[in-house]
Amino acid sequence: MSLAQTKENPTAFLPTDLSMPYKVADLDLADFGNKEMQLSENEMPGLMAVRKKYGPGKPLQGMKVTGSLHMTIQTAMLIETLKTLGADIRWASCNIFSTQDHAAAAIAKNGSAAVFAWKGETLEQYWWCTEQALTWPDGSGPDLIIDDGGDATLMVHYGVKAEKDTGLLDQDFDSRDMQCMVERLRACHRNNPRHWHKIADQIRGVSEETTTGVHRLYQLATSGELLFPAINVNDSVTKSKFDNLYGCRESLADGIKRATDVMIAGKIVVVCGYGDVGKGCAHSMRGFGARVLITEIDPICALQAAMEGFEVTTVEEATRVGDIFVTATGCIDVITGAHMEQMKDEAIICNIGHFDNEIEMTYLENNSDCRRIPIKPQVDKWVLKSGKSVVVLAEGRLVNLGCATGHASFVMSNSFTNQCLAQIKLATDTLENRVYTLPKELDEEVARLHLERLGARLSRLTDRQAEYMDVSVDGPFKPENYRY
Ligand code: NAD
Ligand code: 9W4
Repeated sequence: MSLAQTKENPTAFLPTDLSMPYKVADLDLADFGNKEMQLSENEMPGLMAVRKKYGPGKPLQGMKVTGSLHMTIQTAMLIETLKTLGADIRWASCNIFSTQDHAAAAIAKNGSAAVFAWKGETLEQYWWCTEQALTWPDGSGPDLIIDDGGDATLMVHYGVKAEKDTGLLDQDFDSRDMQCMVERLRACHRNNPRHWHKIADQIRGVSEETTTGVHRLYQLATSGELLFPAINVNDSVTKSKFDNLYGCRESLADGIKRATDVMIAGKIVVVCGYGDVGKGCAHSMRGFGARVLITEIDPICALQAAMEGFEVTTVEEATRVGDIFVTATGCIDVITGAHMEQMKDEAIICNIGHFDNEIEMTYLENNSDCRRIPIKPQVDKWVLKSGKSVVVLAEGRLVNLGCATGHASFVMSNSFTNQCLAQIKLATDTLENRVYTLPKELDEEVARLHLERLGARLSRLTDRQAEYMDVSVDGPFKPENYRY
């Protein structure tokens, strides 16, 4: 018989509790959460416009929606928008650290969703929360899923697969994450060997927020295993430009400054990678008055950097002169121990690219010649073999999330407006079991919904102009393969 989790027994199995209305860290934080949500209304014009335009028609009426997405203030605004569209919502976070407890408390107290999320969940608690979000009090599941990273989709798909091949439930996994999920599926199977078949049969579709989750969806579609339609929100232009370019352009400096209070003007900042994230970072640092060096492996991106006035050099050359290093490549071992040993004393190193292996942290962590001096949470001085030091932010993980609060609300408004339109499409259209991107008309609509807040005035084609351009006056204005 399994025991409920306690401080003394932190890995014990947690049974699902379908009568529990929510589980958050502290309901008393609800007032603060609601105040921050109110403040973000002005900065999330897309979501507010969706409420106004689609709210009265209640396109999600009768739809049960499960969300597995960082439970932040911005997500709380998404939840309340979905509620305005008529949805019945259950929610969990998609990362054990990313919940803002005041946001979760506000959602619980407002009764906007049955929310199961708090900052600092264990992996066992995380998968319990995900299953709670996927299970309504009558034992049924959602009609729609909003996923970030694909964990809710994974649980349903793996649940179905394991009901067909129960050997999968006895498999050992290297990852504790998978181990915890499968443990839950094993318990489900004991209770009802067709549980996940029943859940999957009811699902009309999923909309997915991130690259990782979208990648999983295409893999499922390719192997013929995708059980319901999916919409890839990640590749909407209004999502990716904001997430990669405009978002990081602001949140990099936020992270560096909250962590170090360093003056950026006059410094040499080395940005590794000149994709959208690198471009945002480089232009931001230049805006502060830094001299910015770029490293690239792709000649096209390197040429773009050079044409935009940046010095392009190798990381080996840059290590000797840089004051601040930023990795933004999606690659591994971009800054190695050998590079760190060459750096100026107290050079600052951070990553805004791939989750945690762009900087070779193992060189520091597994090397008896290196000594860690914690300065404050997420800021460490590492004394190296040479006697010189480097300052590493967020333990080499994403600096804008570890040292700051991620993207601005306006950035998330673009992303989440796409999510709302994707959910409406899944609820109203008959789709095949494949991965769709949102049509360009809807991408253009998301952009339109954000223009008014910026005081921008859009020009309108005349019929003669539209005919000449071979487009409709109402769009879409570009061919599918257009690169913005
Ligand atoms: P991208 O592919 O457009 O750009 C990455 C660039 O890095 C490419 O131009 C590539 O040629 C270059 N590159 C690869 N390996 C390199 C190396 N070893 N040295 C120098 N340059 C190298 O991708 P992107 O959209 O700019 O995203 C970059 C990373 O940032 C991804 O891992 C993405 O998941 C992540 N990301 C982070 C956030 C955040 O908030 N922190 C937001 C969006 C994306
Ligand atoms: N956040 C996050 C926060 C703290 C944190 C181990 C201890 C991503 C996107 C959005 O991942 C997010 N602390 C960590 S990992 C971690 C992650 N650790 C690691 O050691 C500390 C996250 C989307 N988003 C915004 O960007 C703004 N609003 C949003 O909803 C949020 C959070």
